[in-house]
Amino acid sequence: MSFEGFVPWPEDLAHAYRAAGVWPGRTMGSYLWEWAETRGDRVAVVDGTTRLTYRDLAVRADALAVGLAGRGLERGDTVLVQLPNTWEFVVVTAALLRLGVVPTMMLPPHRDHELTAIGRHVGARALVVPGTWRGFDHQELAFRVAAALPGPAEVLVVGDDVAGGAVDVRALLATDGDTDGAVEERRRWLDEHGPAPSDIAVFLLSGGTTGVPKVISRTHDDYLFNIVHCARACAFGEDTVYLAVLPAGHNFPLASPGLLGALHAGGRVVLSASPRPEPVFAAIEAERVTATSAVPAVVLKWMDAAATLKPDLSSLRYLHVGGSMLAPDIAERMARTLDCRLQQVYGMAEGLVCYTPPDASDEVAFGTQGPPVSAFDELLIVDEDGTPVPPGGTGELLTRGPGTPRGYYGVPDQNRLSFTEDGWFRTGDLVRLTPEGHAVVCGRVKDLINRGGEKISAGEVETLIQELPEVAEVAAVPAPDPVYGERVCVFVRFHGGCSLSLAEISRLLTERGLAAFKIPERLEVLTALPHTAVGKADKKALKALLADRNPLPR
Ligand code: J2J
Repeated sequence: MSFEGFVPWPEDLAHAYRAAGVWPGRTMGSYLWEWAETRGDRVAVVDGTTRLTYRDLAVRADALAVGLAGRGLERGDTVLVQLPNTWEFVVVTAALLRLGVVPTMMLPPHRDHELTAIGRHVGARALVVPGTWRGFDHQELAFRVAAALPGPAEVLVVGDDVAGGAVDVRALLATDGDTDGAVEERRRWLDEHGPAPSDIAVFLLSGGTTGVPKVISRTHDDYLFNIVHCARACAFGEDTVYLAVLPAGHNFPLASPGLLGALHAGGRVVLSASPRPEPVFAAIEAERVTATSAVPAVVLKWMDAAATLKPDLSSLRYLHVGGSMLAPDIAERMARTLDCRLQQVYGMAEGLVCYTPPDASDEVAFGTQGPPVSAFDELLIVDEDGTPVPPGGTGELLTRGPGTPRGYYGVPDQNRLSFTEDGWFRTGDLVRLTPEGHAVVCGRVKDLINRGGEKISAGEVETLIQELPEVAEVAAVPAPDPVYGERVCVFVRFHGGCSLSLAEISRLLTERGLAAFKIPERLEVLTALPHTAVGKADKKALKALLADRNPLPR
């Protein structure tokens, strides 16, 4: 494998995990044909009127994998994947896993800023994008980004209007008329040329606390561990019909247990291209969906809409809610309104996932985020000095285990801050543990804004605003919001005689290619920012100031 920034698992530990069967010692792609053989005719993936059986999935994934190999992609390469929730997302991901080409999971709202920074960081060899999506030309974006990357990068398009110079993904994965012999030959070739379990399977993005991209390398070993244990914690089985509504490149709908967990359990995955209530309710009704997952902000919208749309949600047994804070009374209201079992989840792309059990008491289901999905996960709560707090106390959660990698990709300096010497990951979350070992998230110490589950690095926004010539100093903080939980607020001190409005800042950041969800939604102008003893903007004081000021009209 050619990923120089990869922090490998300690060898003795990897050996022990494999010997004990904690890690299955397989690659994710190795399951495709096993599934095709045991459940070949059952429907695996549904996207509108498109239905793929488990066999279709294997055949198409292999066709695409071999097609991509023909374009020069090989094991140990990586590509940026920026696709909406469509059946092609699943086939592309499966193809890349088979080939050992690592999908770097981007999100549809990402623009030049994110794609270029991450593409450079991981050394992307290609981008997979939709043609035009929601009125935005991703193909053009991909060409711009490809030109800005140091090495040659192909543009692979899933769409109708594939431009000259781009590769038509739908043509590569078409299998009409292929003989059994051709299918068999591709399968054998991929079995021989595919990745090893210890290889990186996917790159996920971290919410991050700095301007530096933080990319999480998940190996087949540790990601499979996560998928299998989450699927168990959610009682996934062959009767599971899972609806993916959040952008599938997020760890939560992808693998916790998400769509990969549903496939692993032998269930069916239904894709919704939008989290809006109408298409979600329609998909639940049409496909008799049994489980779905969402962030609180999205579920709140479903609750409101359910009152007027009165959807038939009788098939929905489990609703996984997590990604941002959820108050117990709202959790309870969610379960009652949507008439299903609520499973709270506290998870992170860095690894650890906690779930309240499907049959939890109301007290646990509504008031906690549950225990870790596996007994191998270790949790430690520490105070500001790193000293463990007494049982029941609140502090920063450190975690370690077979599903939590030992370092971010390619940022050794950051890793010395984010991980302890003995492998504990500092989550940056303030957590307390109940006597039963259930996590209760109480806040965080990391410097990010959680806008309805989308994590925004304060540092990333600040760096871009600081570059504006009018700006002398800037600090980004979360502004409380009834729906999103938080929105980005920036405190700015302008140079003498200069000023910018919120709309102007928004336009300038959009021009610089920042994703729309990161653009500040509130501006507070100060003649002097408060500072801490070490000279940084005092965000505690700024948050307090914000609480005292009336929200500006939006
Ligand atoms: C408060 N904060 C939470 C919760 C995550 C499952 C579910 C979510 C994610 C996710 C995920 C929270 N209450 N219930 O990857 O597999 C905040 C914490 C955490 C950060 C991780 C999954 N659940 N959070 O949200 O990598 O601050 O993963 O550290 O996007 O979200 O963000 P992310």
